[in-house]
Parts: sequence; structure tokens; C-alpha cells
Amino acid sequence: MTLVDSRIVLPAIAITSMILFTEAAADATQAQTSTPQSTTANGYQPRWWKEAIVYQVYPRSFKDSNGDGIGDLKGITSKLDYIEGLGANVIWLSPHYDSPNADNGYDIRNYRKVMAEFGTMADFDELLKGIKQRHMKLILDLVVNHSSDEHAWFVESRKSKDNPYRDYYIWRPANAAHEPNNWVSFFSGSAWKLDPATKEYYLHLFAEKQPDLNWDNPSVRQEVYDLMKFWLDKGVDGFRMDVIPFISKRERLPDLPPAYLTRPQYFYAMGPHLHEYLQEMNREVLSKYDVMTVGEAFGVTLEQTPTLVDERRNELNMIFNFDVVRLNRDGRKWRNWNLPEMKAVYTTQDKALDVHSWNTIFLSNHDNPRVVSTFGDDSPGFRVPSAKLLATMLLTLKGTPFIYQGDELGMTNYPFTHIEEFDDIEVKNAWKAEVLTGKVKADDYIANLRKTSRDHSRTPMQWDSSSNGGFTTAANPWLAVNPNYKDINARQELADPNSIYNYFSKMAKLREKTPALVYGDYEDLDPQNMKIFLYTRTLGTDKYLVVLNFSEDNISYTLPGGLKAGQLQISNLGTKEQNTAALKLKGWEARVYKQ
Ligand code: TEU
Ligand code: CA
Repeated sequence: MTLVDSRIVLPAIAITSMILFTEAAADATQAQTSTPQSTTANGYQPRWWKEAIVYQVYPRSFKDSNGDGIGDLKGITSKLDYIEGLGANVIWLSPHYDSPNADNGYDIRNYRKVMAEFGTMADFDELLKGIKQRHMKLILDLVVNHSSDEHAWFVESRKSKDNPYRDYYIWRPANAAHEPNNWVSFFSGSAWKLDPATKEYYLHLFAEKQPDLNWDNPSVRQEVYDLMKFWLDKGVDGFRMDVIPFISKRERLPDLPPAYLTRPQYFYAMGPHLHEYLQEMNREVLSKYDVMTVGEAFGVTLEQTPTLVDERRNELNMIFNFDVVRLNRDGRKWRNWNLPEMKAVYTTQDKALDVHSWNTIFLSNHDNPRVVSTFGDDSPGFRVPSAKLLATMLLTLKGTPFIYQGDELGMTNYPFTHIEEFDDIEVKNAWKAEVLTGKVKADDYIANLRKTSRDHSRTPMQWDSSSNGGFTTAANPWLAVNPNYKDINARQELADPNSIYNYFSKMAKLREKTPALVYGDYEDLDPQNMKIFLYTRTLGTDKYLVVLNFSEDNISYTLPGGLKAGQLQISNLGTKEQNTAALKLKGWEARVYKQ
């Protein structure tokens, strides 16, 4: 498929059968859909992005090609076969734009330039070409709630109150020597910074070096639409939109009510013009291309979700809802989660969305700890089976699955012991605000980060057992490689037919040829069970049963409601049991049956 072809808007089912489905699966879908325009047996419009498996690449930590200790675009291009072999068909690239890296690229200085550390525009074009050659797709990270303070717009904006770019950002006068309101930054302290040049405050919901753009200014919106077109015209296939629900700010910026001080995202999100701006973006840009969009919906409730993703509203295709990923968190603190809570979220999500809306399934990303250490069991005896169980769940729940780099290898959390080992601005700022002021004890702070830090997922990919896990030839990568790279690495897993990587790949193939696992109705059959997650996916007469033992215990389990397991499709521990109601499950065992 050439870059030119990808600009032609085809009916989804045609794209489906061309790109993402194996022939058998495409036939199966077509059998259920009489014409290309029609819906699945249960009423869904088939779309390529509903059938996709997305692999997130964090470029800084993926693969270093030139020995400077920092991952780069050429490094990603060299590993496309690895990503394709896993069964992913869409890559989400975390920011690759020019940035001073106050927040690892989420602070953009120039939206049309590649970060020098990552390479050149020619390297980007080469990467995109390699992706298209493999019939895969690429989505970019669109970070437009804020820019870098080094972006030319902000450099101008801060110069004077009458600068033409002044109104590109959110400025407030310095009355009575205190901040314009009590808004807090996600990276500690006030969300306002007094700027010496004009003695006014600017708003930054994240770092001081990430000033919030003023979306109420039509010129700002036009600039964003133009830069989106710049990348779409190159042939990229959509965007993951960073904290998109924050772009419209509340009228007159009222104080955070006390109840929101520890969870301000629910106050910052869903401002009065959000829907209007997203619909405008859709009209001006998205509707002109065959693309996928996924909004990072930090601070959006389940009840609000359909207002962003219902296809009849022409806003976004899907969002990331954080209710599962943050089940283990109370503010910044770790809390123990349990299985019925997780199941309840999936059921509520499913009920909140009808056939006009679509969901995402993800258990980790670059802002969260490692999936196997968080939702599985990373002890030596259970790391492999529990990582495979989580892969089974990710690929059989209803929604487009997103896997984060390294989770396909079962990479684990890093054994952090000292503040110096961290890179993340969130960690460093909170250390200053909480530990250095004596509010939190250093040991407690580090102990909590050992479970929750964003840096766990940012340690370099473990490619092989050579020094620094083959990530770089430099002596010191930008962030230390997890010392377990000799045991956990890609080379070893590619060679082992029973590895997590190869299991994921088999599971991805099963999903690709099974429309019921993509579009089928979801039902949780044992919601109160503390250890077993049992659900079905049903499309027309096709029914699949997923059995997951979320514990280290061996469990004799009788299927409820007179159900029999049916025909075994895949399992992570090599069971032969099928066509029976009485299952003998081992610790962290996962199975998929066809009923
Ligand atoms: O993250 C949004 C966000 O608010 C949280 O994930 C937050 O970073 C943190 O985890 C709160 O505890 C997005 C990006 O994914 C993140 O990497 C950026 O730092 C942030 O926006 C700012 O662009
Ligand atoms: Ca490099």
C-alpha cells in the first residue's frame, strides 16, 4: 500500500479485509454483513480502528541507533519487524517533536520539527515508509493543551501585553500579590507562574515550562488544525490526544472547590466549549481523512464518555478512561485493588457505551508502572503466566487494545531505592514540595514510588543480554536499564516458543480471525468472584468464553449456570481440559474456549 493510497477514504470493511484481517476473518465478517456499509450482527459499524491492535512506542527508551544513550527514530525503524511479529498493526508514537524535554517531549517547542536527539524529518519519513510497507499504521501524539515555554508563540507572548501572540496563552494580572486562583499543577505547587517581563501570571496545569494554550482564541485553534494537517498530509493515520478534555477552561477560572484539590482533573476537564472545539476540529481536519483518534480522557467520568465518542456527534473515536489503570491509586498513593472492583469498572464501561460508541482497553502506558508488576505477579514463579493472562484479557475484552512497549516481554518495575535514580519531573517536583518540606518521609515517598512511578515504564527496552540490554552501545543510557535484562529480553523470548512475546502473537492472531472477540457483546458471568474473571463475548451465534485465574492458587472451579467450557482455543499453561463444566485451574491460568 502506498502513501497515496492511504489518503483515499474507503469503506471500513474494504480497509478491514485489505489491511487488518486475515482472509478467513474477513470472510467471517462479511458473512455477517450483507453489504460493505452494513453493521455486525449486534449493530456495530465495522471500522479498521476498532479491529486494530495498537503498540505504544516511547521513543526515548525504545532503541538507540547511534550510541548516544537515547532512543531514536532510526532505532524504531530497525525494530518494525519485531512490532509486526507481535501482531500489532498500529503504532502510537509518543512525542517525537522538537522539545527542550522538561517533560520528555510533552513540552513541544516546534510542532513541525523532529527532536534533534531522535533524528531528522528524513528519518521520520523513513519510519513511516517502513510502517506502510508492512501495512501497518502510525498515530502521533498530539500535545496541544500546552506547548513548551520555548515555543516561538510563547517567546512572543511573554514579551509584552500587546504582543500579537499575547492571547495565545492564558495571562492574568498580578493583583494583591497572590495567584489568580487556587488551581494546582499536576507537577506540584500552583498552576500559575508570575512572569517577570510583564508582571502577569500565566497558567500551566503541568510544569512551568508547559504553558496552557488559550483555545478560546480562534487563531490558536487554526494553528492546531494546520499542524494536524501537516502530519496527516505526510500520511499518518491519526492521533492520540494528550489531556484533550482540558483544552476548554471554565468561564472566569473559578477556584477549585476543596473536594477537587486532590483530584483537580475532574474540575479542569470537560470545559464549556470542549464539544464545540472538537466538532470544529472534526469538521476542519479529521473528517477529511480516514484516521483514528483517541483522547487521553484524564478527568472524564464514564457518564460523560459517550458525549465525546458517540459517532453521531463527530468528536473523537475513542478515549482512554483511567478507572482501571488507577484502581490501585488514591491520589498519588498506592492502594490495594481487588478483582471485583476491576470487573465492576469493565461492566460499567460496557453499559455506558452503546453501539454508537467504542472503547479502549489498556493496562499501562508511559505514565504508569509495569503491567505485570501492577496487575499480575512479577515473582519468578508467576511472572510469565500472569503476563500471559493479562495479554489474554487485553486482547479479549471489548475495545481497541493498546499495549505498551516491553509489556510483551513481561518487563517489570525497576528496583528504585534513591531519589537520584529518577528522571521524572513529577517525582522531582513532588520530592521538593513534600519530602524536602518535611510533609512526607523520604523512605515512605520512595516506597510508594517503587509501586507507582512513571519511570518504571520508561526504563529502556531490553533487547538482549549484552550490556545495557542491547538498548544502546553507550556506557550510560539516559535512564538505567532494569538489572534483570539478562533474564528478561527480546532475543531470548523470540527464540522461545513458550515466551510471553510468542503467546501475545498467537493471541493476536486468534483475535484477528475472530470477529466475536472484537465486536461481540461482553458479559461478566461471575462478578463477585475474588479470584476468577469469567466472561463471554458473543456475536450472532458465535460465543467465546474467557477464564482467567487472577491468583496464585490452584482452583477447582465449576462453571456457573450449567455452562460447559467448549472447545479450547488457547491457554497459557498448556491445559488439555475442554468440553467440561469442572475446571482445574492453576495459578494465573488463562484460557479461551469456543462455546
Ligand atoms: O498525562 C496526563 C496526566 O495528567 C497524567 O497521566 C499525569 O501525567 C500524571 O500521571 C498524574 O499523576 C499526559 C502525558 O501522558 C504525560 O506523560 C504528560 O506528562 C502530561 O500529559 C503533560 O503533557
Ligand atoms: Ca540515539
